[in-house]
Amino acid sequence: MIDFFFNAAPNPLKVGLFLEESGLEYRAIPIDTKLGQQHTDGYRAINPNSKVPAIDDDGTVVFDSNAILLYLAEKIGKFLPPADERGALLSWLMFVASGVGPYSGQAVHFRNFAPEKIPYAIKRYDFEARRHWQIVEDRLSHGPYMMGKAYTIVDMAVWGWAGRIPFMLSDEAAMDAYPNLTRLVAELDARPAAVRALALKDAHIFKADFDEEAMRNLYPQIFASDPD
Ligand SMILES: N[C@@H](CCC(=O)N[C@@H](CS)C(=O)NCC(=O)O)C(=O)O
Repeated sequence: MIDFFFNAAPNPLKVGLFLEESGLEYRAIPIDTKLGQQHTDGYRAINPNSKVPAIDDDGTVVFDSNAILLYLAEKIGKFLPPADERGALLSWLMFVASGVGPYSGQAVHFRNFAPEKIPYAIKRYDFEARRHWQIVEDRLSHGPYMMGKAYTIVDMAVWGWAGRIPFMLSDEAAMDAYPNLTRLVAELDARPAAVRALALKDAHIFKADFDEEAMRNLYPQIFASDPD
């Protein structure tokens, strides 16, 4: 039995999609990050980075969403491209993990949550997020999926973030620039596994308010003293 530590955010969502696609038996354990449940000693023993997602697969603990996708895909031998494309698979997985996700996340942070409006930070992350999504779009213009013909964990990693692009870029028309990504998101959204993954959050009432408690748990640096 796999314990899946999650909330409704993009990184857990991709793992939720994999678990639902795979049919693996799992138990979804909510971690309410606005309440600070990621900062308990117990959870830090599972994920030293105090973030979701993480899994505990009968004693094998894995954290970081794309590491989990790769671990689970290799465990069951599914949602992977042909073996001779492993190099490309790793490149795209890392590209999503180190580029698409962080730039998109920082675009949201500096536009919506930073205590000061810093025009250059907003501009830089908006620009970089759009540039990364354009690379995904260009890749998808060559074939139905990120790895070409096969639906793989790279598509799941992209899907976890892509549904939020209009919010992340504060631009309702943002998807107009990404017709092939729009196609992929629509296709995956229609999969029963995706519907179930998106519904996982509804079984638990997560704290909704972005009050001071939430801000302290999510963005502790706001309350830290300034560096010298
Ligand atoms: N590199 C990590 C990032 C995980 C991450 O940033 N998770 C967010 C939700 S998408 C989180 O736990 N935020 C709560 C916090 O920062 O305290 C991964 O891919 O899993």
